[in-house]
Amino acid sequence: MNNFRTYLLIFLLFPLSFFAEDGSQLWLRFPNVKKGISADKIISKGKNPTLEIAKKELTTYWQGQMIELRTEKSLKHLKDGYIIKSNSDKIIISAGKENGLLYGVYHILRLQQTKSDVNHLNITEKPSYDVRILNHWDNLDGSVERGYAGKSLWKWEDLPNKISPRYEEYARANASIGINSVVLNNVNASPNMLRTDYLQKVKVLANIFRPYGIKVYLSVNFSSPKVLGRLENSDPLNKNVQNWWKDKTSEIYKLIPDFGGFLVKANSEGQPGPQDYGRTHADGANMMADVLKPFGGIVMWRAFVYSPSKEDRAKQAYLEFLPLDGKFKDNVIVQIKNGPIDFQPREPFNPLFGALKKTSEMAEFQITQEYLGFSNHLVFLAPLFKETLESDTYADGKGSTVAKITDGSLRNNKITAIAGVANIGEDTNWTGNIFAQANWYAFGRLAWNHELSSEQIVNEWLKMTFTDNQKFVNPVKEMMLSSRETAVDYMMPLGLHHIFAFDHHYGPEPWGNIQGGRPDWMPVYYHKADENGVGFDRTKSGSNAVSQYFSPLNNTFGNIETCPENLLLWFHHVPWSYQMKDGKTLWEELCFKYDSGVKNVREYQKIWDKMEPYVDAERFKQVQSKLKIQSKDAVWWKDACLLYFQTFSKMPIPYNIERPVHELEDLKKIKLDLKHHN
Ligand code: GCV
Repeated sequence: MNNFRTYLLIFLLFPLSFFAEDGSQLWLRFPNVKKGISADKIISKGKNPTLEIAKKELTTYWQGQMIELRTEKSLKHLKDGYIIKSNSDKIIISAGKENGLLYGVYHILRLQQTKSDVNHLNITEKPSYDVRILNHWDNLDGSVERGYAGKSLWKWEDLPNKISPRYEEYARANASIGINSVVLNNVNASPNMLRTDYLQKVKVLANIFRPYGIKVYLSVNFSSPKVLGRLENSDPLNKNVQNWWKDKTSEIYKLIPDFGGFLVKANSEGQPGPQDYGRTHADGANMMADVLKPFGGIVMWRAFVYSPSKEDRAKQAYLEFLPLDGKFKDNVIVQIKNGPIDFQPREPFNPLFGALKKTSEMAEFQITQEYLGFSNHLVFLAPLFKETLESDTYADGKGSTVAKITDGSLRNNKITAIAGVANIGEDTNWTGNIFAQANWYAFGRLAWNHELSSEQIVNEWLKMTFTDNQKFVNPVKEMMLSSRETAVDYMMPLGLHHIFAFDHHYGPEPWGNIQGGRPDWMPVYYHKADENGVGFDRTKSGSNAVSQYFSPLNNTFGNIETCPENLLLWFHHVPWSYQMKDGKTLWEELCFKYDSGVKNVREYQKIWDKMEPYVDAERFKQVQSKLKIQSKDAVWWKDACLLYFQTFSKMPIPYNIERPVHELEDLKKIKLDLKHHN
C-alpha cells in the first residue's frame, strides 16, 4: 500500500516523466511487451557473448513461439546472414556464425514490432556489403565536425575507467540494423589518436562493441610517424616510417585482436599525405596495407581530393585516381563520396564509380545533414542514398549500377563496403531531430540490403518508432518520402549546388564571393550566374566533366536537350529564357521550384499538426518546433536565391508565386555565428 501511495504521488507530481518519450529508445521501442519468452523456450548450443545477447533480447521482448538458434558451418557463405523458418510451434534461426543469429533475432523482433506475420516464415538474408560502417567525425576534444546532435558520444577523458551506458546502447542500435563496423574518429585525424593511452580507451570501446558484432576502425593522420613518432618525415617509402607503422599496428592488434583497419584522408583540404613527399596515393595506401595485411586489416583510402586549381573541382578526384587503377594492394578499398563535389542536396553520381576497374570501390554517404539544414530540417535520406546506388554507370555495360559495382555482384571485389558519416551525438535522442534517427536507420538497412525500397524502410521505421496506426503512418510516410525532393526544391533545384553560406553551410549565400578566398569554396564558382543565364558548363565546350562518364551518359548529360532537368544546371550554363519541358522558361521554373519547396514544408506542418492524437506530447512538440524552423528557413532560401538570381535574369517573379518577404540587402547581412568544428 505504501508503495502504491508513493507511486501515485510520483505520478501526480511528475506525470510527464512517467510517459516521457524523449526519443532515447530510437526504433527499439517495445511498448506493449511486458516480458519475453522464458529461457527454457529457447533452444541453443554453446556459450558465446553474442548468443547471450540474442537470448537476452528474446527473453526480454519476444512473445511468440519457441525459438531455436543454430549455427551451421554449411551456412558460412551467407556471411553475416541467416535463415529463418517457422512452423506452428517453433521458429528456427540458423546462421554460419553467432552474429547472424543476433541479426536474425532482431529481424523477428522487427516483425513482431511491426505486427507482421511470424507464423509462416521462410526467409534467407545475406548482406549486400561485408563492411557496413559508420564514420564518426568525432574529435578527441569532444567536438564533432559537422555534428548537430551535441558533443561526441565518446567520453575520451573518462575512458578507459568510466564507461557510459550509452556505448552499449549504441552498439545494440547498430546491431539491430546490421551495422557491423565503426570508425571512431574524424577523418581530419589527430595523430594523438594513435597514442598508447588513447588506444587503451579504444580497446574498451572495442570490447563493448564486439559481442554486438561490431569492429572498430580508426582514422589516421598520415603524418603520425613524424608528429607522434618524432621521425624525420612520414614518407611512405622511408624504411623508418614503414617500421613505425608496423610497430604501431602490432601494438593495436595486441590490444584489439579484431581491429578493422584504417580510414585515411590524405592530401585533401590541408591534410598531410604521400604527395607531400612526391609519392602517390597508391604508395601511401599500400604502405599501410602491407602492415595491416598479416592481421587481416584493411585500408579505406578516401578519394575526396581536390585543390584550388584551374581544373573543375568535380573532375579532380577522377583525374587523380584513374592513373592509379590496378596499383592498390588487395586490402585497400577506395572510399568515394556519392557525388563528385561534396554531399550536395543533389549531385550526379561520382564518375569514379565503375571507372576504377581493378580496384575495390566503396560509396561514402553523409547521414549527418551538413548540407541539408543540420538537425533542424526533416529530410529523409533513403531516396538520396538509393538514387546514387541505383544510378547506372554503364561501366561494364548497361545495368552496372553503383550498387552492383560496389557490392561485388558484377566484379570480383576483394572487399565490399559502404560508409555513412554518422549523425549521432550525446543528445538524448541521439540525432538532434527524431526524424534524423530515420536516416541512421535507413543507412543501416540499405547497407544490409540495398534493394529495400525507401517506402519499405519508412514503413518499418515509423511503425517501430511511433505507431502502426495507418492514420499516422500513411500521411507521415508521404511527408518523409517527398522530403528530400522538397529540400532540393527550396535549396538548390535543377542541379544548382554549393550555394551555401561559407564554412558552416547553414542557409543560403548564392552571392558568396570572399575576396582572396579559395575560389572553389565560393558559391559564385558553382552557379556562374550572369546576364545570359546560370549553371556550370561541364559540357565539351566547358570543363568537359561529362567526358568522365561512360557512354551513353557523357552524351546524355552533355546535351542540353537530353540532360535530366534535375541536373541541368550542374552540367550546363542555361539561358534564363531557355524553354523547359513543361513550357516554362528556366527563370519561371526556378521560381516555381523554390515556391513549391516552401509550400511543401508548410504542408508538412499541417500534416504533423494533425498527428497530435497519435504521438506523445514530447515528441510531437519537438517535431512541430523543428518544422517551424524548417518552414522559416525554406522561405529564407527561396527569397535569397530568387532575389539574388533576379538581379541577373531581370525577369519578374511569376504572378502565382508567393512574393518575397525579405529584402536582398538584409539577407546579405545575415552572418550566423555557427562554429565549424575540425
Ligand atoms: C571532415 C567537407 C566538409 C568537411 C569534411 C570534408 C571531408 O568538405 O565540409 O567538414 O571534413 O568534407 O569529407 O573530408
